[in-house]
Amino acid sequence: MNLFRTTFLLACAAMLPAILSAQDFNGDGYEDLAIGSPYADTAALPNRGVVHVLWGAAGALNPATATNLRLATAGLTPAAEDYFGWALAHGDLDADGMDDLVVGTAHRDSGGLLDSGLVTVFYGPVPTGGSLSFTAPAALLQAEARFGATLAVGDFDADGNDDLAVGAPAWDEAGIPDAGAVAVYLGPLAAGATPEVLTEASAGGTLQIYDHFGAALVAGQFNDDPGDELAVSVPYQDLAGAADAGVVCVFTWPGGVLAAEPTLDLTMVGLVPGAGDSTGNSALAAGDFDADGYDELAVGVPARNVVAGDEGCVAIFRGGSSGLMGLTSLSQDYAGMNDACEWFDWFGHSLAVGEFNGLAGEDLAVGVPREGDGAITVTGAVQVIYGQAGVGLSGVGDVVRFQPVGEREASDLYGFSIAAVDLYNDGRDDLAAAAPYEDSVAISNLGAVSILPNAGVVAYRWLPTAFPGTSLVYGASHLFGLSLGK
Ligand SMILES: [Ca+2]
Ligand SMILES: [Ca+2]
Ligand SMILES: [Ca+2]
Ligand SMILES: [Ca+2]
Repeated sequence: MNLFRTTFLLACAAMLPAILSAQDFNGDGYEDLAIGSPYADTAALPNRGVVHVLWGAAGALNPATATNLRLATAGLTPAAEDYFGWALAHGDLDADGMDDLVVGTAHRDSGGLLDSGLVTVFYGPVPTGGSLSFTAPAALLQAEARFGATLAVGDFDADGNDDLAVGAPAWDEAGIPDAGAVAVYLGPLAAGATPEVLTEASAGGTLQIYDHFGAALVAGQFNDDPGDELAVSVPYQDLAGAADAGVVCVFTWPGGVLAAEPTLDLTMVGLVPGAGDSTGNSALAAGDFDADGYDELAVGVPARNVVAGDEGCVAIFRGGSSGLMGLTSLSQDYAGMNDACEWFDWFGHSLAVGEFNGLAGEDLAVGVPREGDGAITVTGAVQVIYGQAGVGLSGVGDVVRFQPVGEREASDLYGFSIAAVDLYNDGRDDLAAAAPYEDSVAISNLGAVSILPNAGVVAYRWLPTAFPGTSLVYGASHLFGLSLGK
């Protein structure tokens, strides 16, 4: 333990504002929210996709002033089945001091290859700051690799510039379909740059059929190395006696050179890995829940059988001077926590780290998209678990939030995607949560997005029709908010 460093970091934690990352795409000081609807149709182009940028503001939030991004905004010709907006991330990727929005279009047919994928960076100020779009590097440019299905931004080589990790979880190694890979681009981004390519072999593992290395990514400060680490889930990795149990690989760049940290699995948090756990299949998150200067890693395991089947849990690995160590697993049966584990709740399908209550220790929001409310099955909920200095996440005082009464129907899947964003610049994050399977009158699965603020100001809930001006057809399975930037 480096006491000087710990003391220094604690001192910094006390001085710094609570928000650790920013997504202010127009530079006005208010964070902004990117809302992806990759299934959005135009009359000619089904599933073309759209991303709405909702601008943060001092007073009322106004979707009518949102900026709507498409591939055409980046000078490209949209196509049917692009699914633009499948993944969203943010960071300063051209090192000009202004936040940039990264959009993954994993089903874009690039280079004549079906679903080979594409990534577009919209430079701040959005939408006038220009953009850079790029396909997978040669080693990963392949049909159905889905480059851009997942994204993470961090400063991995500790040079002060944000770097970008892009997942291609369905990339095939020769003879090994869907082994998965991740490309890491060091910032500032440049057209034609060659990324470092990671596979499970980079962490000392063995590539296997359908492992899906890169199915979720997150950057965090997990150890004493000055740069960020990159956590990469491998949800369908088989463990002894447990097919598709899943593991998480962790990479660090001491001195700017790639190195692997020990690979994580559920045994490290005291659980026996189970068949089909698919650890980290949809969400990873990093946050300093105990306020000691090191991030913890939260791994969503929504398909974990806690009681009977797929109730879901979140595995927590604690950061420290020598890296991540298994700590605990949270579920709705965890001590003090509200609600209870029920069959197929999918607790942990989505995760978002934010500072929701303004007390030291970051907080964790957990999507429970198949949670029921009495007779209303699979309506969905979001559970907020608060961090505490010196303690970490505690089940005490947690809050379960549903859609408002009257909007809470069966099969809405509220909490399928969630994000933490400080839209009012008051030093506390607001919680954005989508119910992409919300029906509206005659339109099934149109979708809805809620903003649950922490400043005592009004909550919002919008249908996609509140965001005008993109020639969109609001038909069935629009799935508004299927992805949210965070
Ligand atoms: Ca802004
Ligand atoms: Ca920038
Ligand atoms: Ca860097
Ligand atoms: Ca910590």
